[in-house]
Amino acid sequence: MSSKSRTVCISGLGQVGLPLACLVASSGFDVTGVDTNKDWLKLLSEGMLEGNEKELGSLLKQALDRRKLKLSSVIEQSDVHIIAVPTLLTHQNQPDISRVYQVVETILPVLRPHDLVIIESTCPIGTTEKISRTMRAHTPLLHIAHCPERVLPGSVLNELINNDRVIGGVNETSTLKAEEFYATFIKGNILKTTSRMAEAVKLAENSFRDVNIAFANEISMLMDQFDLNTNELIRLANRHPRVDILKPGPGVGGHCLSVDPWFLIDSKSSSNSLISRAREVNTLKIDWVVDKVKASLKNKDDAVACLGLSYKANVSSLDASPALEIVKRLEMDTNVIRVDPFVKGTEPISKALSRSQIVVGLVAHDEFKNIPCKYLENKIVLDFAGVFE
Ligand code: SAJ
Repeated sequence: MSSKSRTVCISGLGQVGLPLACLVASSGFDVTGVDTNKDWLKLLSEGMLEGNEKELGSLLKQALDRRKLKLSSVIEQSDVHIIAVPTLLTHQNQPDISRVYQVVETILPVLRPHDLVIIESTCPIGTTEKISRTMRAHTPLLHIAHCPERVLPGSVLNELINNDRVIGGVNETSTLKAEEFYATFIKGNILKTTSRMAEAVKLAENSFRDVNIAFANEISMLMDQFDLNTNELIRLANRHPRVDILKPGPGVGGHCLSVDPWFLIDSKSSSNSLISRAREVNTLKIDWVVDKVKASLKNKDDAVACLGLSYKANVSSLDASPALEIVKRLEMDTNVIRVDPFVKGTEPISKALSRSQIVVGLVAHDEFKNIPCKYLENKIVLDFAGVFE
C-alpha cells in the first residue's frame, strides 16, 4: 500500500480516533478526521488539547500544519474509512451501538468498490458481519474488517504504535487489506483472524480484567471483616509464582471495563454468570465505600477530604468514575472537600488536609504519594485505592 496515494477518513475524534488520525497522518496518509461535535472540532483546530496523552498535542499540530489532517463534520470519499465512535449501554445494560450505525449510514453514499472499511469501536459479536451485509448490498467489492482498539488511556500513542493488533476481516481479502494498512503505521504484531473472533477477543480482554478486579475488590471487603490489611495480603500472595491479584479500588470506571462485559453476556449468558457477578461486585464496591466513610464520621459536620475524582490514577477523565459517584453520594449529607489535581475547581491538597478530620483515598494519583505523614496526623484515614501504600 503506497501511503502517499491513500486517503483515510476517521469517524469519531475521541480518545481512540484522534490519536489514530494523528498517527495515520504522520505516516503520510491524507486524513480527514470527522466528528459531529463542532465545538470540539474548533478546539482541536486551535490546538486546544488538554489531557494526559503526552505528545498528542504536538502530533496534532504537526499533522494540521503539514495539511495531512483535515478536521471536518462531514464524511468524505476515501480509500479507507475507520469507525471509532463510542459504543454505549442502555439503562437495561443492553448494547447501544446506534452511533456506529449512524456513521455507517453517512458512509454509504460515498463508498466506492474496493474501499476498505474498518470498525475499531467495540461491538457485540457479529456486528461487523451485519454491517458488511448492509454495506455490500449498497456497494459491491468492499473490504470490511474489525480491528478493535486496545489502547490504555494515559498511554494511548505508545500503545497504538507498539501493541499487537487483532485484525479480523469478513473474508480473507478484507483481513489482508486491513493488515496491509495497519502494517504501515504500527510496530506491534498483527494477529489475523475473522471479524467475529476479533470482536469476541476484545470483549474477552476487558471482561477478563473486570472479573480479576472484582476478585481483588471482593478480597478487600472480606479482609475488612477479618480486620486484615488487603494490600499486605496481596503483596504476600503475589509472591506465589502463579498468583497475580490486581489492585482493589473504589469500583471500576471508564467507558470500557464497566460496559464491554455486558456486550459479551448480552445474548447468551444467564444473569448469574461469573462475568455479570463480577460487574455486580465492582458496582457494589461503591456502596460499600460510601457506607464505610459514613460509618467513620464522629460528628455530622466532620470535613471529609476525598482524594481523587477521576476514573483511575493519573488521568483527568471522569467517565463513569466510581470516585466521583462516591463523592456525589457523600455530598448529599456530608461535608465533603473535593481534591484532584487533574480536575479544575477542586481544592489544593494541603489546604484540604489542613481543614479536614477524615481523609479518604479514592484514586492513587502520583501527586498524592508524596503527602507528608505529618499532614495526616490525628486524622481518620480511609484508603480505598492504595493511595498511601
Ligand atoms: N482498576 C482497578 N484495579 C486494577 C486495575 C484497574 O480497580 O488493578 C480500575 C481503574 O481504577 C479503573 C478501571 O479499573 O477504574 C479501568 O482501568 P484500566 O486501567 O484497567 O482500563 P481502561 O478502562 O482505562 O482501559 C481498558 C484497557 N483494557 C485492558 O487492560 C484489558 C485498554 O487496553 C482498552 O483499550 C480499553 O479498556 C478500551 O478502550 O477498551
